[in-house]
Amino acid sequence: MKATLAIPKNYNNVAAFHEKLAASKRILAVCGAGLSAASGLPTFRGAGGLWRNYDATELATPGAFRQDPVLVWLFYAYRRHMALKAKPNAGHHALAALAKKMPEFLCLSQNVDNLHPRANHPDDQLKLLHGSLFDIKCFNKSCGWIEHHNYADPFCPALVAASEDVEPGKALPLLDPKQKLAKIPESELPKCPSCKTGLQRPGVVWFGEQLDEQMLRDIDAWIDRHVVDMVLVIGTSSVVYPAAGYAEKARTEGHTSVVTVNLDAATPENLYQLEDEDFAFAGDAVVLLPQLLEPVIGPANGDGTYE
Ligand code: BV8
Ligand code: ZN
Repeated sequence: MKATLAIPKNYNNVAAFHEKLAASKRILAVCGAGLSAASGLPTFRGAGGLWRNYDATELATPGAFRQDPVLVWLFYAYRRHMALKAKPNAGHHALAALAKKMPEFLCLSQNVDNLHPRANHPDDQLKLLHGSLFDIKCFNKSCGWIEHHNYADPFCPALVAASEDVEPGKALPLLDPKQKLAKIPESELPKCPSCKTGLQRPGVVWFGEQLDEQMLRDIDAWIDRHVVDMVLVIGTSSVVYPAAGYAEKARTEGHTSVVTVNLDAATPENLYQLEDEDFAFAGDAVVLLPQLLEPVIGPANGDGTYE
């Protein structure tokens, strides 16, 4: 029965959440950019979702790459550089610790920043729905060449502008839309070593592109295998599909608790969505996750990691 706009009983109710956690054997998590915010990485909707006045979701399309591969590569080379400089935070470490304590915990992440693997999150309990900035593929659909774990920074000499560091408080010229981009010939972008014709492209899933089908089947099989007791929805605006559909897909009416951990979890529209079994915690994931998961993972070490 949908709650009226009174403050739901499970809003910011850590004690009730710990009771449900103690009774939970199977937990699914769906993570978004908000989880990596505390690691210094901008969210998609943060800063208006703009990169040099370009809508980030527009740059994340095959069409944009076909039209201007240099611009799209500068966008991704910059995000690779920032993600390499970033470190997993206490939120990533808490989820990795939960995976080690709870075999029936599966973490789905929309983040391509490689911070979950760097927090030693067990591979078999982590699904990177949208790929990784550090995988490289061939733009030729029929080619299929892929290189994993490419951490070159700059990715190639032509993209060095995206790997510059500036003193704190100074803006990177690349990010200033008023500053004209240096002309970089497309010929200076690396080609695929296999088919020799396709351009190398970031190994992420762009809008309009299908997610890895075997991964989608594995996730559905995990969800259908047995009732899911809890779904942690962490730092995501839940607008991009199929990621945004998993919380309801995993829900067993009257049993599964969907738990929203988000800076803006207390907005009326979010609170209104809550079912009786659900929870909402408004705040920073880096602070909330260690607190919420402590009964299972124990207290964090000083550096946010776990035993
Ligand atoms: C596909 C990789 C088959 C690249 C990304 C059904 C309905 C409507 C549309 C569709 C549909 N099915 C398919 C579509 C189309 C489309 C889609 O969903 N469009 C949306 C925009 C409506 N989906 C696709 O195209 C998918 N492919 O469906 O293929 C197909 C193909 C063709 C046609 C039909 C079907 C592919 C989608 C994947 C795209 N790639 N990333 C890259 O990163 O560059 S998506 C990218 O954007 C991210 O990965 C992420 O998924 C999304 C950003 O969302 P969030 O991570 O949630 O970040 P956001 O900034 O939005 O929100 C941050 C949240 O955190 C906020 O709520 C904020 O309050 C909170 N927060 C901030 N700080 C903190 C915090 N919370 C806690 N603590 C903090 N400190
Ligand atoms: Zn190729």
